Amino acid sequence: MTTTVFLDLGKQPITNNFLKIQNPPNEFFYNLKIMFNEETKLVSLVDFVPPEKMFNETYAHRASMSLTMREAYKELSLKIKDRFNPKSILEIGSNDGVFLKNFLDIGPIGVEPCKNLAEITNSMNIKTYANFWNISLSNKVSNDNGKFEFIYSANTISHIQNLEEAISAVDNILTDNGVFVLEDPSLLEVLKNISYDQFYDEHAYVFSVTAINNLLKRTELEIFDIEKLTTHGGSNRIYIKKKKNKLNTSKIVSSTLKFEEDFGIDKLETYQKFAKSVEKSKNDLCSIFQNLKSKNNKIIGYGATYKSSTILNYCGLNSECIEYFVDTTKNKQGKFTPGTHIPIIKPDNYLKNDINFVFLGAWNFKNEIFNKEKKYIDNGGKFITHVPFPQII
Ligand code: DWN
Repeated sequence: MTTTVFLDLGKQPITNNFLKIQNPPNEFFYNLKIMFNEETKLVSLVDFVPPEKMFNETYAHRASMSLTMREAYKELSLKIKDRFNPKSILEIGSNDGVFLKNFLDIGPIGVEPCKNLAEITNSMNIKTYANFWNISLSNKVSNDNGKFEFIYSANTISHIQNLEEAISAVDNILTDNGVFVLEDPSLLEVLKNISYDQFYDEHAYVFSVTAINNLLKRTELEIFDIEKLTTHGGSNRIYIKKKKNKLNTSKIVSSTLKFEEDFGIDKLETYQKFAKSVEKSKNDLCSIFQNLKSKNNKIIGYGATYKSSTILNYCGLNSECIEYFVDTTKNKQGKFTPGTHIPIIKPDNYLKNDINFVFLGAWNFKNEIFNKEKKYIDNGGKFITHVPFPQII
């Protein structure tokens, strides 16, 4: 047996299933279990949820909803123009165009299976294919537009269950001198920060650089550079090229692989230890909530993230624990969190002072939120977070 299940996060709903009514009949649940493959070093969900159930015309997440991400994508686009100056660009998982809108001068192409999002980008002059990324789509896109000098995919390749096909489809449509950039949450950061909420239906995989490197060994592609990012709680931006492309390979590639090896990313014991820390994190977070609720504190949530769905459902935090969530995403407002049925409302300009504690669902945007809510904090308002360990801040 090369794969071992190391974590069971229990019954979980579809994270995109923001509910129109609080207690709907027949809500869909599946078992969220995570496994480690000792041969490939890949960490993945045991049971995949059918993609059509997750990525469809009701998709709520809008990547442009945070200033942090708008600025990060703007900065990245300048860097790409400066370093590679591509004449053609494709984004796999183009969401609402927050990245590609910086390349309107070269006729960017998007791929986005969520039709409501593809409609937005098509109306922004970004030709978008509202389909799932696979070999057959890559053939169609290349027949229509030719091959691409630059392919970017952030927070998407980890969502594609048929990983080998997704990578072959990229290889198929990349020019010989082209660059493919894959950006996804870092498994190392998940392990270090006990941020087990990176495991949910959409994240079929959480990648280490080691696992991506192993995967590419079986293809015509290889890693030549890596950037470590703070976005989404710690991500890797992995630069990939064809093996025959003579671009220099940065020393950061071998040093990152060595660092991950020293951390034990290739050892089952690391994951078994992580699973124990996850259980402790759950118990400690539940104790914080029990204690605060027993003193009748008013607790709300900030950012009804997909990630937080794992925490809420695993820890059993429902509307008795968290009165409501505030979230800037229009598609979530007036709805209820999946599985735990907590109302989601449009935020006022600032948090009111009758709120005693705020659970940080969007902990990955802590700095942006703390800047915005300075007045609440200065007046003694407190936040609850579970990363890197449950605490009140
Ligand atoms: O990979 C994925 C990531 C990139 O986006 C997807 N599978 C789904 C989604 O996951 P998420 O919901 O965990 O992502 P975010 O970007 O952490 O979500 C932040 C949420 O918080 C958004 O709904 C917007 C909201 N927010 C807010 O209400 N006020 C965010 C900020 C910064 C704020 O000030």
